[in-house]
Amino acid sequence: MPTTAAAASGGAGGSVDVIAKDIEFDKTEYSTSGGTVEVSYVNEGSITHTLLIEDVDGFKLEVAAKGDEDEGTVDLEAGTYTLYCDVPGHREAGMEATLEVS
Ligand SMILES: [Cu+2]
Repeated sequence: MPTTAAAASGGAGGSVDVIAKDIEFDKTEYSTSGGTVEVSYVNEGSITHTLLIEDVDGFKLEVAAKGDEDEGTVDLEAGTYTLYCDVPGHREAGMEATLEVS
């Protein structure tokens, strides 16, 4: 496939749905297509969880209680990213996952 300029925002881009549980994400690996990515985050646990992407500044979702939902968009180029929850102790306990952007 020839290399072309990345699509302007508003163009290509996928979506990813992440579910938080106590204390893990619903999957260890997520995938989507690059561009402007819509991320939704639902809390099926009972305590506060957050969702950040390592090395991607300015993106953070937070769901405080069971049933809460947050969503946002983030511009991502193709690559492998790490998702994590930054509530103290959660990442260490397993709230970490891979996001493959193609
Ligand atoms: Cu958490």
